Amino acid sequence: MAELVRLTKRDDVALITIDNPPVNALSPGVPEGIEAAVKQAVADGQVRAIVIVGAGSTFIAGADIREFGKIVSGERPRLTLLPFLLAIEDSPKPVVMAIHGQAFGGGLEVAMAGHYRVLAPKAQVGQPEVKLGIIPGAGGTQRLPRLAGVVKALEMCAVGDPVKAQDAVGLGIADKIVEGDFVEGSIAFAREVAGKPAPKTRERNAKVQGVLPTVFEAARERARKQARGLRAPLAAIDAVEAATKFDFFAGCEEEARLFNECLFSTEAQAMIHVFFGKRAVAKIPGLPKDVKPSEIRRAAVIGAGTMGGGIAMNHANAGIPVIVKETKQEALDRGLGIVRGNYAKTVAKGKLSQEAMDQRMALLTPQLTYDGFEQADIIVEAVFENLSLKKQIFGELDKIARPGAILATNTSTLDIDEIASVTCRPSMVLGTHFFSPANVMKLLEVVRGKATSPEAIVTAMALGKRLGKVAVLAGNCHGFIGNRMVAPYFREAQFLLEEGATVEAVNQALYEFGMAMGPLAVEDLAGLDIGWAIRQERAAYLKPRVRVPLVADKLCEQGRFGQKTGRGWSKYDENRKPAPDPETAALIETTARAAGIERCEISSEEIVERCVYALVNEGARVLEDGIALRAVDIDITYIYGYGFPAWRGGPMFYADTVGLPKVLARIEEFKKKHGKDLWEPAALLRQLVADGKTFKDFDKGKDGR
Ligand code: 3H9
Repeated sequence: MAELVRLTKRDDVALITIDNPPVNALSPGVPEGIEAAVKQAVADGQVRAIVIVGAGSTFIAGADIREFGKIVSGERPRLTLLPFLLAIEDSPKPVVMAIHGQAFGGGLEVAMAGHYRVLAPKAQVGQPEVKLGIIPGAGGTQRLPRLAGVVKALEMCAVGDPVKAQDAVGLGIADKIVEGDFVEGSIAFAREVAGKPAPKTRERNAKVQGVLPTVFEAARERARKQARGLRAPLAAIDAVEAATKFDFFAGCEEEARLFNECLFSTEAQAMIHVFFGKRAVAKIPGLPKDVKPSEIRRAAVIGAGTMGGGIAMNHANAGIPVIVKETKQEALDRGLGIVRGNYAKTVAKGKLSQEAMDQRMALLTPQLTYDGFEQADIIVEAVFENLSLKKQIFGELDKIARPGAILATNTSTLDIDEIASVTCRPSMVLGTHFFSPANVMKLLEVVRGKATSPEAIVTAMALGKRLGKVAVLAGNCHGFIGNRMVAPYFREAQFLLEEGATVEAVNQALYEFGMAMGPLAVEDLAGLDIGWAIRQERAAYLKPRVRVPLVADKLCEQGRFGQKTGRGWSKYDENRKPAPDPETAALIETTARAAGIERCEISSEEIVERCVYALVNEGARVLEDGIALRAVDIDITYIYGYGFPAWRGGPMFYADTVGLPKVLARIEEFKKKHGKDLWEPAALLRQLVADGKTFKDFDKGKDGR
């Protein structure tokens, strides 16, 4: 028997322990080990019942996701776990699955093949496969409806969210919660059921009979709305429906067919890339191995505006006391009022208790002075985007912050080194670029200046995780990773308008591509005045005779700043619902004609290519310049900060799936038509194409610690 699985005996109970760190995934050797151990326990005359438990922090987190790539590339045969699960289910002695931590995916499928399931109080069970672009592939869609009923099984398989222990018992997925010593309690339960008939999940047919077709139609409608563009949730629904149409074995065959269809899809490859990418960005290559994050016990935030308030909430949510400083009492009151209102909305939705809200509010100390700043382990400056103001504040902070405290700026574009230069401790200065609204958005760009120390970097990255963010490390340049790349994306969206596309066509094409919103809708939401202010500040950096978008400034001159003024690229009613604005359309047309821009019909395919390849080309430059460490850091930035569809894997992964030679060829065509200043292909892109490589290849060997 493989070492991955151990069999020990407690008198009349066999205890099978799965020990495949870190999460007891069903890697090669684990299913075989479990099956052999069950066989051995069945053959042992002294054994009356069998308990299967996971070593470490969890039961089984599912199939080994790393194996999927090998299966798709043909390196390994397809996974067939069904015979192994039937061997467990057919054991004549009762098998009790003792679940602590998580039984996810294949883990829950193993658990459901047992005759009984007991749970630790904090255990969770779930079929999260759809979040990887696949569906359960080891009978989950057939056994789960037999235990939990079709409606709940549809939700669990098509949405993928976990169920807590108490609910799992209520739903019939598990039999009991074991308090106290978990292994001992599970063994005691096994003794209670020893000798009794062992119920097989696959034979419990009552809950899969007589289900109305409308149940599946409703589930499909929900999936189409909530998981726009995704195939896996619909496949999961088809598979659960099969449980109501066929016997167990035919249902499993249908599930296997759908599982394989999903596994070999680009959607699954993209979502698996995102699963590992989200974890990879936390590991930074090149840092000394022994550097450890310092503890953040207290924080301070300067500015109680939209960003400052949201950042303060993030800290309070993580239990970190935080001072919020403003210069004027009205601004402080307004800011804290918005924070309170945000919490109250969450309480009203039932997602937070009043008590928890009160505790969080009590962690916030609003004030007009720097009192107490000397005790903060991190100070985040979140005032408006003005370099001289930020420098002035950092000069003040340098005098009062304790040595070793991190001084962070929430700038979205400005030069971190310039800000650090006014302090005597540039090694402790970095950027923490939160995204708006900061209490909601997942991304945190941690920006390192040329002097930022490894300690400061790992501390900020660890703090990001503690705040529930996905933290990505970026280098220092105008706009860092995200905003540097978004500039050409927005530029192309506006050029397309001047060349003849409508506002609605541009928004719709990118929305249908999968973006959370079209680019012009994003600009209207963020406020056109923001870009206007940046353009004015950076006018001196513009290259002469290079085309720039012409209309946005004109809209701003007319006070059309987007949603907040009711007019921007679109017009908005009092509920902020957009409608086409004929005046904007006329302004675009007259401006373009006056500038001699040729107008024509533009296909949605060209709209997508122009905008997305602009992102990709700039992304390649971001890599060349070392601003992003790896292509995956860009992908994660765009998925968690800019609404790029996860099922396309992020802009760089997407380019790989299109094929870099094809992407380069289109960029060359755009260069011919629109000029080299706008469309010179990045040297890295050319190089990768010449070498027959991908952005994924570029990342190889760049794993961090
Ligand atoms: C499936 O089961 C299909 C079936 O239907 C069968 C088909 C035939 N495999 O998340 P963490 C790694 S599909 C391989 O940081 P946490 C992870 O990459 C699967 N590796 O820990 C990380 O590695 P590293 C369905 C895995 O405590 C390390 O373990 N199951 C797997 O924050 C620690 O992970 C899922 O989708 C895996 N299955 O969270 C569950 N899982 O240290 C996926 C994790 O090198 N997993 N790793 O970066 C999770 O949701 C979380 O890992 C879990 C623990 C909640 C379990």
